[in-house]
Amino acid sequence: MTAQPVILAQTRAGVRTLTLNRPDRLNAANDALLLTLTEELRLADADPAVRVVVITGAGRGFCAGQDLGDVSGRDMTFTEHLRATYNPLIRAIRGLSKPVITAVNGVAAGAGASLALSGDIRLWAGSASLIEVFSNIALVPDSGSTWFLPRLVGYHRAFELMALAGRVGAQDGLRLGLCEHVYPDERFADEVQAYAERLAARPANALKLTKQALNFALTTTLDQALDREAELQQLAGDHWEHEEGVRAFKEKRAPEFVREG
Ligand code: T3D
Repeated sequence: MTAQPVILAQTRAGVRTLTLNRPDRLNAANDALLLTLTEELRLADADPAVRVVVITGAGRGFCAGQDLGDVSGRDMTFTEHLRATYNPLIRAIRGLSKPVITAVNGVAAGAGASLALSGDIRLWAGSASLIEVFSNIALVPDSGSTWFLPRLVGYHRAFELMALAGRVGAQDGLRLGLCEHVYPDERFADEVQAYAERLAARPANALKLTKQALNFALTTTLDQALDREAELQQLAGDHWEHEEGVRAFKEKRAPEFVREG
């Protein structure tokens, strides 16, 4: 019998969808899944036909974090493992030159919660939930959760969610700012594709630079952010997209930001 691929990949209308595919384990991450996903992100970044990347899960889970069946007998320390697998993955998402949507179709737990939070846009199904489950197995949050969560909900809520490993359902996730939109389960895949196609029609160069500017500004002073904005604005202003946007405005038509080749 042939083994199922741990990541399914398909491109439609400029949207590359990468699906975590270990549904019987709620897409818990083994090394093959983590390394393949990171490599798929590198390929998507290099592919001019891809304008937006979606990461989602097969079956009823998004990602249940580290596969706990895959840990015993591992010949790496925790630190080595995180540096070799999860950290490059989260860096690949945040550093990708294209928008990444994490489409959270079900439970996101542990490093799966970090993955869910790492997207530029986070879309949740009605049955999605997020659990900072690490303390249940007496570990600390990793894969970026300690960076993402307090920035979204503040230190105290983040600490409580991490200490008690409470489950945040979709409506609370929306209220707390853990996602941008919640869609009913039965329409989720279609809504995600439609949203991604809207994003794919936006000016790719400007969005790439916007992502760079925001990620830079999150860890710097206002002075430094102002300087970086001025530099990046030059790159945006010199690009054909800007000329097209201004021309379309003057001609009272919609701008066309997708060009072949
Ligand atoms: O480098 C390092 O190793 C450190 C990195 C750590 C990163 C981390 O992510 S640590 C956190 C690891 N994850 C967990 O501790 C989560 C464990 N899972 C759960 O707590 C629950 O499964 C959920 C709350 C996520 C969902 O609960 P529920 O009731 O909806 O589903 P379930 O019945 O527990 O799970 C369904 C199946 O998936 C089940 O298998 P079975 O009994 O049907 O054969 C379950 O064992 C399996 N599964 C779920 N999570 C994992 C898993 N198998 C392996 N690893 C998992 N993480």
